Amino acid sequence: MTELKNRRYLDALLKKPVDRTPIWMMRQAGRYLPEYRATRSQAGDFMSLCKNTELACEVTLQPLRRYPLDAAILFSDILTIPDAMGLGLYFETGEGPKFERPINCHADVEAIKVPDSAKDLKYVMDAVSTIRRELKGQVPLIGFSGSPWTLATYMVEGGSSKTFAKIKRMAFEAPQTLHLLLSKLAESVTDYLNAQIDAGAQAVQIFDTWGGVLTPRDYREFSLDYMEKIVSGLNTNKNGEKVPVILFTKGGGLWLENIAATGCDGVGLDWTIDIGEARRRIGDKVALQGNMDPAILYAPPERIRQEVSTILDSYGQGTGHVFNLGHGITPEVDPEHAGVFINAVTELSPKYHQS
Ligand code: 1CP
Repeated sequence: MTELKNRRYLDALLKKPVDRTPIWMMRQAGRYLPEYRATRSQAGDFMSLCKNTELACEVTLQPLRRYPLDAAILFSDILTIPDAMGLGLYFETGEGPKFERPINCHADVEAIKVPDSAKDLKYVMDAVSTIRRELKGQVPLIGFSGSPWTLATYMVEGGSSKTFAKIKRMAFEAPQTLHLLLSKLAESVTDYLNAQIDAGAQAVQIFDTWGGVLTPRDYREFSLDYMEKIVSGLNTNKNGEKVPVILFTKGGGLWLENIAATGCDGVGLDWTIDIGEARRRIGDKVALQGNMDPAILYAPPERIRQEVSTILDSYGQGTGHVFNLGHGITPEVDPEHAGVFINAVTELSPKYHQS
């Protein structure tokens, strides 16, 4: 394999010195980019884009052609696992993801098979190895999965939800059914991420987008315990190189100590916590990733630069910070504003790394 030319992202996660703060953006390949929209319409629909190796590789590389980003993220989706479990994923225009056969009862959960990722999700592994080859060592490639809890919300609700009525009812009425589902998902996610590491992913991130809707006790029982199990089951040593693991729980700011204690290398932060406070609480254990409010990208360039400067200042001197948004970039953002944000990080951060 080609040698990596830019290691900033990996080094910051492993708390090695860097010359400036590395940056990537959640959903950096996405609808805010006209070139993404063009490739997606060429593919036909979203899942066809994920399943087309060449086009999935193309959209992964598009943001790197525009901006000096320090990492690429596999173009795929978290819902590939439930799709491989046979739930029948589809996307209705403007309506988000839906399942033809959602999970309703214990028998549905018992019928589910844990996918063999190398075989049943081969299209994802093909995308990983193709992207790795096409990156030519420019920057590292991040693989990812949803957390068991977050995947379960979509599988039980049948799609996106605002109230989480069905899955919370299941948690209270039939906790053993939900635990069986979460166990199968934890096993699936472990295998899926290990297969991505085998195929060439150089770091992996677990998205727990909906962990924050739980009470502290339920978060521990239904989300964090399963993520911890996954972290301990990952093969994070690849040819002598450490593959860092990042956990991102949206709305998880109150539980940082518990998240950091799972054995992960990095904790992703949303924008509702001050990064300096997060560093004081867990910065001796893990690296931090985040955490600009994505809505700041609607603001004028000067305001964007000011926010970047505030966050860099709050984190303070030294390594262990990967700059990111606190959640995904939205389709309404002007690509030029994304550029202002990324350039602000590259221009303003070197002074925090002079020893
Ligand atoms: O219309 C389109 O083109 C589809 C929009 C889209 C995109 C660009 C979806 C559908 N998924 C993706 C790609 C995607 N999804 C990536 C690619 C890599 C990147 O550039 O970051 C990643 C990492 C995801 C992960 C994902 N999918 C999450 C977790 C992260 C997060 O944003 O919280 C979730 C919750 C999903 C489900 C999903 N898939 C797509 C949508 C619109 C959604 C969210 C639905 C909802 O809000 O409930």
